[in-house]
Amino acid sequence: MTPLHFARAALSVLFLHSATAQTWGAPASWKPFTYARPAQATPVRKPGERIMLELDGTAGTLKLTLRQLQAMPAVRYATPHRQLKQTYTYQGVTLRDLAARGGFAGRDLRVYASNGYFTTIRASDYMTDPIMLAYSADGKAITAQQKGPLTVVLPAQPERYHGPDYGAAWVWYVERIAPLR
Ligand SMILES: Nc1nc2c(c(=O)[nH]1)N[C@H]1C(S)=C(S)[C@@H](COP(=O)(O)O)O[C@H]1N2
Ligand SMILES: [Mo]
Repeated sequence: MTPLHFARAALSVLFLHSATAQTWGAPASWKPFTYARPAQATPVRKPGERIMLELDGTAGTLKLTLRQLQAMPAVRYATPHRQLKQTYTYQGVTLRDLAARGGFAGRDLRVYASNGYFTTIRASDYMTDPIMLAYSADGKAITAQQKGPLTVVLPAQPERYHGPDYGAAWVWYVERIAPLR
């Protein structure tokens, strides 16, 4: 191997590592998720920039803009949308990373929508599978017709997540996430 080849190989290993790295000090006991993009520095909210998500953390409420959500580690996968009956490649933040950021990873959580709907998502689900709060579908912002701008998406495991028992977990119009009290 020439020095140049070696440098290239070393760089590609570094890149792969950063693209799949665990984040937010995730304990080694957590099942690794595959990330499409690692965490970025949190951008400062601009004057007038819309708050998209309130995260009721153990140390107060974090108000996050879309850009701040996009700066969190991102997962991306294709899954048929249970209600829309269409498959999209969604990108978003895992509920596990959001819960970890709020200081309540491992506790069941409540997801609240702007139409007054809310439901509980169990820790045993979101801690083991990359259930995500999606902010894009096929690389574009999720429209209201597609149940956006923020919508909960579950992995393409039909037996587990696409049956009637999990219909309630596909929360659209998400605006707040909090640990179950
Ligand atoms: N924001 C919001 N999300 C929601 C609901 C709701 O009423 N509001 N209903 C839930 C339930 S109980 C189910 S079964 C599905 C229903 O989706 P559909 O009405 O498009 O079939 O969405 C889930 N997500
Ligand atoms: Mo439902």
